[in-house]
Amino acid sequence: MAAPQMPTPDPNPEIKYTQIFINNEFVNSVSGKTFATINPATGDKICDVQEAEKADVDKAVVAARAAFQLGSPWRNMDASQRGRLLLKLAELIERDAAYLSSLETLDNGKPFIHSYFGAVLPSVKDLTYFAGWCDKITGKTIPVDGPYFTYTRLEPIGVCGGIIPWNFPINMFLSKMAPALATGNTVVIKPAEQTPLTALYLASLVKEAGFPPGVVNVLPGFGPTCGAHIAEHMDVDKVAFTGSTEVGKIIQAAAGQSNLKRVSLELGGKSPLIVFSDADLDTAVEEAHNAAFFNQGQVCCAGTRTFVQEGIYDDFVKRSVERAKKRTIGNPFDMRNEHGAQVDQDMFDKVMRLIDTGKNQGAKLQHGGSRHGDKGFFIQPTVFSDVQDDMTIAKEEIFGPVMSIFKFKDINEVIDRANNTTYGLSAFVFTKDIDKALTIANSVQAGTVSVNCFHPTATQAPFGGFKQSGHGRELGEYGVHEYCEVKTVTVKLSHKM
Ligand code: TXE
Repeated sequence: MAAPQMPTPDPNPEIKYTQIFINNEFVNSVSGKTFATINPATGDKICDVQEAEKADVDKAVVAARAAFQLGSPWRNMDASQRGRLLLKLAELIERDAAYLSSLETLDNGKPFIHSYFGAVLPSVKDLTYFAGWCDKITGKTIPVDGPYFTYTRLEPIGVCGGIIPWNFPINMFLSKMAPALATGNTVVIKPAEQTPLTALYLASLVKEAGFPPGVVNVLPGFGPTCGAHIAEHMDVDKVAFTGSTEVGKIIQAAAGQSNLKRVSLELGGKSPLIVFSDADLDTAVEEAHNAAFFNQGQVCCAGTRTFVQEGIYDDFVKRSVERAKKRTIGNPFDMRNEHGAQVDQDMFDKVMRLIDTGKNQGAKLQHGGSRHGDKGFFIQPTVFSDVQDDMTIAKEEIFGPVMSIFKFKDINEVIDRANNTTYGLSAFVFTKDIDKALTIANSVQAGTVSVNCFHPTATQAPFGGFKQSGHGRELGEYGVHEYCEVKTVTVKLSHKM
């Protein structure tokens, strides 16, 4: 297949939708409140957006529940037709790829090339993949004892809440929505307050594609008000959350204290990236660089603890610094830049604070460590060597462009140190020795392991965490099952057959 043509970015995309989306209509908030969304590359306000709170969540849940009633157009629709609607949505996203990529870059601060190749095009794939599942979600026949015929049905759960972060606004929106709709659920999704704009535009495409009213509802708003009410709502049947471990715990508690809604959590990480001395060094340096700096380091599965074997340590540090110096940073609409801005002032401040902690606790600052430019939320790609396991930057999720390089001697030591974290999202290993690679793959406590690459996610493969990185899986067949209830049906027969 020919590679898609890179579209031209529009640094001033028209802002078409700023209201709450309920029942296929854009409406103002019940309270009349709005909030500002900011351009991270400049710090300037882009526009005001209607702020959804408790009363708006209630309205959206009523709409989603009505759309889910037995006999509704959505419940009566053939599964194959649901697939066609998802495919239609994919086509519309492809049609508007240049606009959506521009809007994502404006609201999030990531380079346009990443919005296009890393958000919009993969989302078309996600939708196409889940569209294919719609009429292939099958149960089993089960040979139970006695004169019975027993089978299972996989049924939709009901009204599914989605609470998503700002680091991959389009991907997160669709990776919650697509499997939920493929399996026949309805959704109420809250985008992050930092990045509401692409979710609202996608909502308009949902309507254009022909989904019945109430199937998809989008509520821009804040976590403690709008998000919390989704998590505690007695008429929401499941909540899927991506964000901090701290808020993941709040969501799980709210589900427990309300109606025991199903919960899937995709939370933070502190993923080890292990480079053995026999690795192809060029590949390891480049992939470790990407694992630390892709998306300005705002990646839950980033490789944030770079363990390098002692024989190649100095060389690896030197080459990593050379690579970081070459990283092009600045205006995200300039196609030459591979590095954009952090999402907002809070995240900028958090990352700068942690960089200072690294300096103060004795890690060796090899490159970066300061703000880039004098406006917006840009931070220089930062490389620390001589990082020790008990330093704050070794333990806390920084969520910014910081590479921390540790030294190790042997495989058993590095396995222990890699697992010495409360997180368990991803791990990466670089070696030419298959035995070492598989020993690491089998020993690390992580939901995904990549060998000789930085490749933690694919539409077709499950993604999720061990330990406090969450539970449940997104994407792939496992991701489909997160949105289904299993029903067992037993029929008495006149005699055993
Ligand atoms: O996350 P929050 P923040 C990590 C990363 C980052 C830190 C804080 O380390 O530095 O979390 O980021 C909604 N009830 N990750 O503050 O608060 C909120 O509105 C219900 C990892 O942005 O977890 C947003 O929609 N919802 C991560 C979403 O939760 C609540 C991605 C995420 O926000 C809520 C982002 C509440 N009480 C941050 N409070 C990943 N795993 O990819 C907030 N929210």
